[in-house]
Amino acid sequence: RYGPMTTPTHPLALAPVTAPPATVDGFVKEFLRELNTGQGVALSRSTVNDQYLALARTVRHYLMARWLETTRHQRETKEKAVGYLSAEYLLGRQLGNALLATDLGEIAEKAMAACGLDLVTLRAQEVEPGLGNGGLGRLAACFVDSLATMSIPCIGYGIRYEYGIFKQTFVDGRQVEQPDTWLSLGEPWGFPHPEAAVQVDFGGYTETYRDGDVERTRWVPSWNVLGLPYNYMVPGYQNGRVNTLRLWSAQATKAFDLAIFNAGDYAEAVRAQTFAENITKVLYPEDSTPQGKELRLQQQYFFVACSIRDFINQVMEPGFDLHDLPERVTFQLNDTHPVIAVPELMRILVDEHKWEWDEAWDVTKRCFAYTCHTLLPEALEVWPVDLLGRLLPRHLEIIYQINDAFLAEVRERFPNDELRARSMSIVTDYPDRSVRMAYLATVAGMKVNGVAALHSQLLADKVLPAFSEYWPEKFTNVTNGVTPRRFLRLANPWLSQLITDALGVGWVTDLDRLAELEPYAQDEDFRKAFREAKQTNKERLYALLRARDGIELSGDHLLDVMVKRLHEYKRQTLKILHIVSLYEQIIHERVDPTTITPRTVVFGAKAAPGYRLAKEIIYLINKVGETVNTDPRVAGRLQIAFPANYNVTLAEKLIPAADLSEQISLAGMEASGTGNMKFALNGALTIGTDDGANVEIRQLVGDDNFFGFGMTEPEVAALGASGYQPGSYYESNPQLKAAIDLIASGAFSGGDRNAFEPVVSNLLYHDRFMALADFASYVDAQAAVEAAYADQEAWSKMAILNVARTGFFSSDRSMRDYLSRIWRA
Ligand code: 475
Repeated sequence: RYGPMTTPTHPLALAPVTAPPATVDGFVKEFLRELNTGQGVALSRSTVNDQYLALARTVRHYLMARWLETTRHQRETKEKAVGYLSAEYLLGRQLGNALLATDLGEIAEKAMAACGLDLVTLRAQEVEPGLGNGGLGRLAACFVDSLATMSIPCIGYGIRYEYGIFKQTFVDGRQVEQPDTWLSLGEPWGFPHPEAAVQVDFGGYTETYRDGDVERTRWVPSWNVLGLPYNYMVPGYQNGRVNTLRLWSAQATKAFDLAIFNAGDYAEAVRAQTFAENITKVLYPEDSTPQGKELRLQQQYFFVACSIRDFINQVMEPGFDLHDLPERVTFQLNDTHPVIAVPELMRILVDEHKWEWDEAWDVTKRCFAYTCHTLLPEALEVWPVDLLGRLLPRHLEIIYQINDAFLAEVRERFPNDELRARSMSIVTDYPDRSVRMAYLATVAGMKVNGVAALHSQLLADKVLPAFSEYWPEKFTNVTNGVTPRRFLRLANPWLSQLITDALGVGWVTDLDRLAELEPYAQDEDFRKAFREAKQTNKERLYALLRARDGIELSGDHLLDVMVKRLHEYKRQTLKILHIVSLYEQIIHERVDPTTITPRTVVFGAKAAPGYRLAKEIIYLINKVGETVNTDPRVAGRLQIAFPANYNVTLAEKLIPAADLSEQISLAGMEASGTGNMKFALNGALTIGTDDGANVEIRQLVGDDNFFGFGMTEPEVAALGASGYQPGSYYESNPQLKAAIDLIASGAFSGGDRNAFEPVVSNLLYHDRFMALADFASYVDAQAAVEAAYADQEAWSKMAILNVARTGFFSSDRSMRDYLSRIWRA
């Protein structure tokens, strides 16, 4: 359909592709060429969006030569690559990062000014690609950034959702979701490559046939779609490297609609196209509670089948011997979402290449490694056998065969221990016959890792105990990290400048060097400059919130921030109980308002649209905010802001401004957290439980520079085992009782005592995540925060030490750990 490739003869076509000159004039010329001849718009008639698109494409042109060179170099060296398989990439805006990576920021600014345009305005025009829910998707984006910056070959594979994470709005304090139409104004970063499209089959049945004297199985699918790849460039930080992020978009195949078309039903054929395109239409907005929907399994198989096929057929050289696949790639499974890749590779090797089962299994299990991101039992994906059998009948057979062989091995090693074998079975009968994807990933993966030290320990001990006993060496930890490019250098230019003045420029790619800041904590001038940077960040944030949300915040209050998905285990309710308690004490004159540290609390949180209680908690936060913010009795002491639609773009403004980072999940529930790392690196102090990566943050910064509180994981387990009764905490703690009673009294709902009944009764009678048990300890820790903040010099020292001691949390370090423990192990 696309015709053969060509052999160039003209000298210009033979020369390497070059970037436009990196000068202001060169940039202006390229920009105008793009605007005029690329988009067909004259500058004088162009809109901000036209200008933004032209600017983005101009920057892309500068990257293109490096991208071509990176792929050429990769083909030549055949260096082992990482194939990062992730259903989500929460990228954030691209333009600023691309300008930073290419070091074109100043040139672009001057070039735009020369055209009468303002770079800041153009950057604000970009709609961020929100192709992820939260931590897991943002982690994938940090990882591909780090790999490019470290010049490590990586292809990120994922899905180009037409609608990313929903846009959150509030109507009368309640969350209302709007579709995220991120593609509607044009999308200059992703480029389709229809010539590399891949067909993906679904449905049908399997049959056996004789092939000489062997009996083989083949899959006779009943329908298929086309996967169209879009390439996104992933530029390394000022190192000339540009890796690829390849996101797949579903389209109808010719064969698919032709059959219907031939049957004479034109309308039906067109409808069929819509059906195919539905596969990548929308990102599922559930974070941590998979819905088990058929379309979701279609999405998973779709992108994984495209990606494996692409890697084998397009990335590898023609004639490549698949026996060498484990030497050329590790497919890293970002949670269980892409685990169907395991039976897919087996199917390719056994059915298409006619390998022996054992030979195929030996190669397959050396190609995959699995990262788990959760401990919540309800977050572990399980697919019903009947659904799998209907959609992917051959894959189901292969899963059965993997399971049979594995269980036979278990029974041989542990004879007469049928209970053990059953507990390890990939296929379970309870409550329904289904496939446990985490077990499949564990059996197939050469390594299994958790995302923080505590999480990896609990994963091995509590989620997969039989497996960690069976394969102790398979289990490892890689503590998460975040990219210092986006979350420090780009998001916090003032602090970055301070650090660069002190240490020189190298820290951006060598974050351990932040340790050299340690002595500056004792330097009065540095502390003053540090405070000024923080204040500048607050003013920048308040200006944004005023323009973006009409939220008026003022003053040099302690800025207390809790931003993350809305989930019971993260305990936004604990935070709101603390606020209500502060408010209650002031209005009932239990404290002298002039003695409390003025505080501004900012929330940011999306709730999964079907998560009822999470939405009630959002409503509660908004209503408490309304009341508190308009009560003159607390004016100047306490204010609450809950800007809608927290996303990466807002995070980049919020995190650098924060003084206090709220990381208050119930111990043993938050796998890692990555926001916690971003705050600490930007000089916020953490108030946090001994959970996830908080444990490691606290160890590194020291107890004196961290506000720890709450039960430890073993204490949580013990309390749970003894029969937790939230009511007893309510009855015995007058301060807690007063706060809950105030919520229940209608004080925040115009007298309506029923408004928050779901939240209140959940706390009093269930409280699965033990907010009431940790309340007293949390309040004490908040009192310690207030006392500490009153001494600004001491606070600044602590904040600077947080920056100096958290270089460990660079995602570059995470990548080194993956390399040494997994990809090159
Ligand atoms: C953890 N998302 C954080 C972060 O490791 C951790 C689940 C199902 C479907 C769609 N999205 C999800 C997650 O499970 C998720 O984001 N997990 C988070 O991964 C990175 O830091 O503790 O909750």
